[in-house]
Amino acid sequence: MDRLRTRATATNTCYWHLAPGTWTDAEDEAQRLGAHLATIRSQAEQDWVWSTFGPAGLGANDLWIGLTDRVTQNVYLWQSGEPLVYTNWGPGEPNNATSGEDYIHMQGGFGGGWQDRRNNQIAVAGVAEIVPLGARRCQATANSVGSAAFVSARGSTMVADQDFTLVAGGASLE
Ligand SMILES: [Ca+2]
Ligand SMILES: [Ca+2]
Repeated sequence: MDRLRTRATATNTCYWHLAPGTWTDAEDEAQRLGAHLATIRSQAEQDWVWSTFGPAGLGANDLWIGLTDRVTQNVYLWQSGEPLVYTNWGPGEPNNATSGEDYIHMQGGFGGGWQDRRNNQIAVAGVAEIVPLGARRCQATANSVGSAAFVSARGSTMVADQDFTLVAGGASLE
């Protein structure tokens, strides 16, 4: 089941934790949520996503993000269309190994450092993100996937239901 976390930023970005699978399946699921796989813009965002969804958070050992060079080898594009301003490649990555690796995930063995992989090499959890986003969009999207619960991204309370957990964060989430 998809699980939602919010991160307090200037744009009140919301993130979803997606079930393990291929990168393309994860991006398709993200788009059904009105999002894309996540764009990582800074060390702070990297750290928040990894601590929230990674081994110390929701438990994903690896985590798809919205970066790919599937169109042109070595030209890495965010699904959001934003420019690539921050990277966190693991040692020796990206190496486009074996028959070609074009899909990027944060990797537990690299402490969240980025790894390029083939789409279906291993099942990897994903993190989706809506940007830019206000509390109203968060609510509408949560409702659209069948939950009565919603979150105000400017709030300071935690709400949970059987489908997913919503954490409305302030600066304490940073
Ligand atoms: Ca590649
Ligand atoms: Ca690789």
